[in-house]
Amino acid sequence: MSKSIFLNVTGMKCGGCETNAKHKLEAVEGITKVIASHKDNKIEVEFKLENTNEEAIISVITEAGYKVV
Ligand SMILES: [Cu+2]
Repeated sequence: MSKSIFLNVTGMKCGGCETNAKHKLEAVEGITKVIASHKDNKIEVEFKLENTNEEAIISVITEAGYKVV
């Protein structure tokens, strides 16, 4: 089963930050779609519930240097 979450994320300043966050998230098994927008301060993540979870996704974003609010 897949789930989509919409996270409010601060700290992304440009397209490079979006790409960085996207690549780090896409490296996680089970994450099937990532849309990051620094303008909207949002990241949408679609993932398979059997592979990962919201907490793990938030950790990846935090480790990439951005803040989930
Ligand atoms: Cu940037």
